[in-house]
Amino acid sequence: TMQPAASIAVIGAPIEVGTSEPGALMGPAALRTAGLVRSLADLGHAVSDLGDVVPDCPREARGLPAVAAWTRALSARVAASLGAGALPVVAGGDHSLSLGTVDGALRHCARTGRPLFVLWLDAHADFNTPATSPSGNLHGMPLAALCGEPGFDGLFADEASRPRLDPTRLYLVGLRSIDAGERALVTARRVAVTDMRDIDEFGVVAPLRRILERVGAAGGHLHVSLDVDFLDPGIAPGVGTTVPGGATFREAHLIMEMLHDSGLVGSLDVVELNPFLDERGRSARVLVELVASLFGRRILDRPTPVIEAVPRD
Ligand code: 6HN
Ligand code: MN
Ligand code: MN
Ligand code: MN
Repeated sequence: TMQPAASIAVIGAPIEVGTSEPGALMGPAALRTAGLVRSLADLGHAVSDLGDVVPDCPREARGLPAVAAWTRALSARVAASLGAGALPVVAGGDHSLSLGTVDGALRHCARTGRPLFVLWLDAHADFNTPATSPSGNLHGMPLAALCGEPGFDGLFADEASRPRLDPTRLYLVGLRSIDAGERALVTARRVAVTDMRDIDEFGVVAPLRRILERVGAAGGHLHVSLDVDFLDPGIAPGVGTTVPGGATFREAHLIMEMLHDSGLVGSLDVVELNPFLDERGRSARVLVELVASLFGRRILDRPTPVIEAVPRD
């Protein structure tokens, strides 16, 4: 179905406090340089660039208090954009920024009564807690915190009453690197995983259709979090945590095209781009093309292809 042009709010989140590899704070600038805002406007969308979020702490600050400042600032900005009827596109920045964006979407959904679903496109599960993390880096932990696992005191505003992410409404897609402790947690919380083995066997269409049908049937708001390392390092080397064997260019585009056709996406993160590790802007450019596909760029102006539509002669 063709979507009406939604109003899109681009928000930069130059955060790297969640990782030990410096460079991700340049991500929003690189995504803008690669044409993030321009390509959305060229598709006919009403898009406004709200600039970068500035947390209530020095940008060089480290540790949990700094992440908490980012989380609260991003949550407020995302909830406000959604409340104003816009679709926030948050350009990172390391993946700890999703603590704020998903929290903001959860607060918005608590007001509208729609259930929040999260599609996490990532080589990793990002479901560690401070107790299971081998690195101590917060970008490997946002989902555990959002789902209410212990060990994150002081991170969110009004922790006791905040809406939690329901782990059974979370879909990990592209997984190929998981730590022992987080694997046990992901299994215990019944998180739905489409790992690279599944994608090798079934492609991306069947798993994505199942996810989108479930979100659609529930009348849900779908938050998409796209980590650069979801992609194969051969097409997107600009990330601190490359893992071989990732999604191909076409697999990733197909997912974006299906997401567009579903009309279910309510908010988007593009995270972990590290321009310092990129090769001549390749990764930034691929990400901007993927975002364009999610917002309606297509090869031919046609509905979702069905086999009957293939010309016979
Ligand atoms: N990311 N599982 C590893 C860790 O340190 O917890 C890697 C995390 C990567 C984080 O993909 O956003
Ligand atoms: Mn809404
Ligand atoms: Mn991640
Ligand atoms: Mn990752």
